[in-house]
Amino acid sequence: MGEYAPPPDALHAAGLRIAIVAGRFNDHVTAPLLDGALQTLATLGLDPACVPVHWVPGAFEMPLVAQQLAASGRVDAVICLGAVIRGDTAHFEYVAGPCAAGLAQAALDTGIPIAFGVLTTNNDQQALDRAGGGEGNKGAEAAATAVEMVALLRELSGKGERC
Ligand code: INI
Repeated sequence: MGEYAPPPDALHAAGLRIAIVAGRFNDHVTAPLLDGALQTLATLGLDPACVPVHWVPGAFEMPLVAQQLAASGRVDAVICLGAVIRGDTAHFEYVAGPCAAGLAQAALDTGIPIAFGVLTTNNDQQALDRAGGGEGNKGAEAAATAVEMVALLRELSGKGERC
């Protein structure tokens, strides 16, 4: 049985090669997600000036760009930031589902962590709440996740399993 291990409280991002993919759609939400991500990376020791931000039209376009970055050999992790907000039609499902599935597939195909900082909400307020409002900032969380995953994968590649 594995022991429960809380996330490390001493994450370090100095020297990591991290790229961000951000959606322009709903940029009143994705801009504060980006601020949160960059602030967190700075707190963890990575100069935001060293973090390229690639803007894409919307969440649907993210998997291709994230996959290309992850396969390039030039990044240790990719952080994806987007906001898919439910409207009156079924469009939400056709954007959010493929975005999530495509990013998960890109991470599995390349072995590079791709953090899912893509909000999928029922309305604008829920999205704003999670982009620095009352419910925290999911961009900041995605940034910390990316850094933690790089450390975890490095640890896994350097260690054998016990017993
Ligand atoms: N893209 C988003 O990032 N969020 C949305 O809420 C959204 N909605 O609702 O339509 C959205 N659509 C655009 C989509 O991501 C593509 O850019 C577009 O379909 C062109 O491929």
